[in-house]
Amino acid sequence: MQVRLEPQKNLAGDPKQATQGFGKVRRDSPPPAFDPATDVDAACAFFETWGYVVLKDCLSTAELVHLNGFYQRTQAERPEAWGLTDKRKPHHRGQGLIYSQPLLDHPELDRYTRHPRSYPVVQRLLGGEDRPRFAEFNFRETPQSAGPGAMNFHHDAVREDRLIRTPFMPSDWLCAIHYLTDVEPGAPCFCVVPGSYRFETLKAAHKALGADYHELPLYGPAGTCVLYDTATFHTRLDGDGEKMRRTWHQYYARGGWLRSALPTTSRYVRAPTPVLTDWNLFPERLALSPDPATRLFFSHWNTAMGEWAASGFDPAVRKAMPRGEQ
Ligand SMILES: O=C(O)CCC(=O)C(=O)O
Ligand SMILES: [Fe+2]
Repeated sequence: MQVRLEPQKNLAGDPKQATQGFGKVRRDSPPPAFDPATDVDAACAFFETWGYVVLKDCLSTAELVHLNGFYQRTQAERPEAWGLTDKRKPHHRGQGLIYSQPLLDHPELDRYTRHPRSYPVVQRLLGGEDRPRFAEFNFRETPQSAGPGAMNFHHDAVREDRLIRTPFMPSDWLCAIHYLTDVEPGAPCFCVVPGSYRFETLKAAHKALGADYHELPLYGPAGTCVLYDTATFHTRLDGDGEKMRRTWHQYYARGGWLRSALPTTSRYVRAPTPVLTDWNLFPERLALSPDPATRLFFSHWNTAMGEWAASGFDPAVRKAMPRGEQ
């Protein structure tokens, strides 16, 4: 089945200049890619300045074979989960293909949720070893010949206090995108506006950053991981409309209470980050794990999850939920 992207209108940027953003794509100065095992301090410092960081060699060849094999197997066995049938759901349309909740039925993926290469950086950026909380885990594919999608530049979930709190860090949410195929020029590419995490709109970032404003595609071989603050403006920059790309997207939230300050008061406390989505479910083996650290990691339940747990993880309750099975 040939899947094609449905192109968006450029509302965030200037449609007279480009189909995405302001057409200020900088291709001549790629950012550094840090080795998280040896460069964690430099990687975190880079993130704190720019709102994103590239980590290199985050998946081994065996892991890439395993995950690409997972795509192949599940696309054949459960095409409806990926949006590979004519019953494509709204969440499939902007992404090409997406398998929204693979953890529910695949314990072989559990070991990726706190991956030894990227997770230590996630821990640091969220304020400490016991601070990251699981939010969401999904697999996506822009298929071959999917055409342009012209995804708007946007931020993902944000908290209002990001605009004024002191200090800004730690982040509320982080997203880790791991490339599962090589992302070279011509392929769809994750693209950020460096330093844009404290603006409400792309237009405001464009105006305030002035000559520093640019759109930076983050190319990298399979196994590269991009960590970004969900407040940083970003998009999937179109390639030639022919080349495909596979990506694993995982979101982390910040747990615990944290002393902070606002311009109006020094007695301000940041609550644990709220839930990212109202539909995401965690499997029983993780949400009710006998291991306290795992239970804490999977403790940010939304109301759908609360109801599913109350039902004793009834498959019929799950099936009735919007992305319960797909
Ligand atoms: O796939 C990408 O490169 C970016 C996707 C994205 O930003 C989103 O779906 O919110
Ligand atoms: Fe996004």
